[in-house]
Amino acid sequence: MKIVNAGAAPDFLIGGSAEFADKVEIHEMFMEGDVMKMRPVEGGIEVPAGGEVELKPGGYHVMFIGMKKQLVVDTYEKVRLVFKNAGEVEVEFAVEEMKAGGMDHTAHGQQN
Ligand SMILES: [Cu+2]
Repeated sequence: MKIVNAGAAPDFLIGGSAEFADKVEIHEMFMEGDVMKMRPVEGGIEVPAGGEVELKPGGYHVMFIGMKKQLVVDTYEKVRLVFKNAGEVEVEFAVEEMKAGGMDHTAHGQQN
């Protein structure tokens, strides 16, 4: 997933919401010893003015917590992303099969 900022000021992806999950968090991956872990990004992901940021496997991702339903592969789900300056932006996510390992993703969900 790529986020482009056409504006003259930097913006920050700070959160989101979705009907199919209790919570949406912006996460980053990091290594602790040999173990890959994830944590919420403090202050959000910066999208530079006139620039872009890419959410990709092993880096930043959107995390859905407390899934309320099973998502169906090859369908689309609406998600509202919240930016510090731009406010709420509604986007459509394509639901894809998660690859082996479970960490190769730009968005994923977790049951509570
Ligand atoms: Cu995560």
